[in-house]
Amino acid sequence: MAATAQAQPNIALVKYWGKRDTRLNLPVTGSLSITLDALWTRTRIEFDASLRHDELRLNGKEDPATLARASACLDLLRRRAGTTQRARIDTRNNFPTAAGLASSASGFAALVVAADAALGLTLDRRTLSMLARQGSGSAARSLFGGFVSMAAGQRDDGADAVAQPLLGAAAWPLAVVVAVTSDRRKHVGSGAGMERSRRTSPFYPAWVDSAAADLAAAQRAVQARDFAALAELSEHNCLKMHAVMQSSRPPLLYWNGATVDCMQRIRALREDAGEQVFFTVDAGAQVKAVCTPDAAPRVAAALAELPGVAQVLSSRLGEGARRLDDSEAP
Ligand code: 2P0
Repeated sequence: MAATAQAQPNIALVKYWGKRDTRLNLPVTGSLSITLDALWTRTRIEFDASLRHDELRLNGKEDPATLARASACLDLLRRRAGTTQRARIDTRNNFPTAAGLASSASGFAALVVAADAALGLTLDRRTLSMLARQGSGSAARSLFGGFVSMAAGQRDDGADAVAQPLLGAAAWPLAVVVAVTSDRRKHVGSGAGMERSRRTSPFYPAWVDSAAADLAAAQRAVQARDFAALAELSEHNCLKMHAVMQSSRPPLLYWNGATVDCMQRIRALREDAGEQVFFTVDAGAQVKAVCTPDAAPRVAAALAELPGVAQVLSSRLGEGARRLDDSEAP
């Protein structure tokens, strides 16, 4: 009744920002992401009949807020397995948690894969994606590697709000350089932020109305390996999401000065130096530069020298969530 799994975060190029159902975490719009390989969450889970409550340690420390969300997600798998046994969860991230680096995506993807194995359920990927989504919307995408597309779905039960692979990591090898400008936890979490935007941003309806066209254009750009088209579309979609965030009341301003400097630098690298690179920014202050692998060292060096950039992480695209041997437990 124990298993270990690993999942990597994913970075959305067409963003998810808004829910049509907050209980089941059903997105209003579809999204498109790339799964990383160098950043990871590793999770070991052990079901134990002697436990009265679930226990969770994140990077070696108890974390009540994460425990509550993990328990709720585990209940979905326990119900399918016909057990009420509690579990001991050990989970570790090799990158900053809850700072806009999609730790909830890798976290819930690793959790469902580990729990599925520990409970002997052997659920299919689509079902695991649906269960991970109920933990965190973006986690549905980390079940798959490379380029991934996530459907908004239409059903009230969310059975069709799942991710699916679009193009494998090896089919279009890109790199991602992450400029870490803050390792503080975000002041407003994504779930609360999305609801605030839905209720108060005058731009929210336009965001929702334009999402399907952005998603279709991004899917075409990925299928055609058209870097310039994907760059233009991704930066547009990212800045449009931040316009929705910033026009919410009270405003959601996830950027700091270094975030803006990184975005400007990346644009200059592309427009003046001819590098194949574009930026995207999520609900945090970090900037992700998506580029060709040959450009990655130059992009990393250019971002590392900016004041306020504390750390630069480089990654290629990676595989979806998977079970690990127990000897690799965190
Ligand atoms: C994304 N984000 O598509 C967008 C862009 C943040 C900005 O998915 O409430 O942590 O758990 O479903 O998955 C972050 O949202 O939110 C996110 P919940 P989640 O990557």
